[in-house]
Amino acid sequence: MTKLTLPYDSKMFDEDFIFGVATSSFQIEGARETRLDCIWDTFCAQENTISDRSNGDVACDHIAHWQQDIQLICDLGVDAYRFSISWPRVMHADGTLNETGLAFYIELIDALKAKGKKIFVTMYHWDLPQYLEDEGGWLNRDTAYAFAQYCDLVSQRIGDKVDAYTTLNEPFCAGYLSYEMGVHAPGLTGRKNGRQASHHLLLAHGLAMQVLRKNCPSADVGIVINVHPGYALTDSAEDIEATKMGTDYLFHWYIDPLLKQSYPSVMDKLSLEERPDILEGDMALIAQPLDFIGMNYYTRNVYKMGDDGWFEIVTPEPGNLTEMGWEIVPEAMTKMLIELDQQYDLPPMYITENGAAMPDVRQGNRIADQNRIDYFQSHFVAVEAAMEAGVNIKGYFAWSLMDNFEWALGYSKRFGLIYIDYETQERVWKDSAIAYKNMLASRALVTHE
Ligand code: IFM
Repeated sequence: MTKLTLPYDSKMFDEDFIFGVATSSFQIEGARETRLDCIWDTFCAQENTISDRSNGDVACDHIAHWQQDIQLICDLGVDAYRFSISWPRVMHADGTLNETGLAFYIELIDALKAKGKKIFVTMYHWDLPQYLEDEGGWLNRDTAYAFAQYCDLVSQRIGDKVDAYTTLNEPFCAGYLSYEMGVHAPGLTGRKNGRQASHHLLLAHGLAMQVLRKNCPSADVGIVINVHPGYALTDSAEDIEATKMGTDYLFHWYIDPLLKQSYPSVMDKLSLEERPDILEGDMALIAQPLDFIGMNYYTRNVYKMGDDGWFEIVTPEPGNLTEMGWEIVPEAMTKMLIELDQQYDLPPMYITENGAAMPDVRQGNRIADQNRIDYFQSHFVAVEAAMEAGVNIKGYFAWSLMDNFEWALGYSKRFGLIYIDYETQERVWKDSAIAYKNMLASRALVTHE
């Protein structure tokens, strides 16, 4: 097994650079009977939505195994744990707190704190309560206010126990994949739906930022977005134009409102009916000052111009791909981080997700996932290169602590450092987990001047 290594003078070994692991509520928790339904429960129950016809009813049964899972986090030696709170677990449909649900997170947070871990809490990782979807979900502006109310009640209780709050995880997925492409819950389609849902998500972010700042003055507050660097298939003017359109529509649509108070110019290519309804003052509300921005990077997008004058994403050739069919391109990560740093007045950044689904095979108690170790290694080099170029990156979170429910692909794709046997709920260390642990332990040999 090759190691995960960083040179001793690596900026990622700076004293204040943090390493962590990440998960999300619906993907790991299970115990569906102890919370309200969310849009993913409904979506999973529909035909042809989840490739293995599974659901989140049990998942990694984290609600029952959380103490064991915290021990894994401690044994890995990471500095921080990033997880999400399940809105339908902590709120009743009448807008009051579900004390039992909240008690779970308070216990989890207190236990992590007692072990000296930093806590990164995501308030929305896609599990919208179904009762809100029944009223229109993210197409309904009121959902943004309901989100702020939920954040208010929860943060009044967990407050500064948390080191960093992120309002939303990947509004691109929660807006575009869910309300425009129909491949994520609630499975709606159409440009207007996608643009409107995305706008309301961003509005929800802005409203929640104000609430979280008020309730948690010592915590850092920010948002997590997907980074999708765009590359043109050919040098043709059409493909270059398609790349700009695609990158604007899928990526800048989510970062420009946060940092520039506006949507990108691809808006002009939409008909009036397709554009989102934006009320006066919305853009200023969305563009709240951020303590940090989290970037989730997995791969790049290659674009070509479609026959209809709209961009198309090109499916990568077989070869250098993860199990998701995603091309492994660490250098695109470096390039993108440096470009973003030049284009925007960025707050400090975290890499809040990076990792790979691989075709893991369990042989006894060993999962020899050298391919995942190689993925991490090449992306460490990419992060380091961006930092060397002056980009302010404060931490790196591996996705994911453990295998889990990979949304429309169910349990067929494994992203974990820790292998989950879904029959027995046994947790087994993969080679990549051992390599991550050893790399983290090697920090003890680094001397800081
Ligand atoms: O599993 C997801 C996660 O929920 C959000 N970011 C991407 C991961 C891999 O697809």
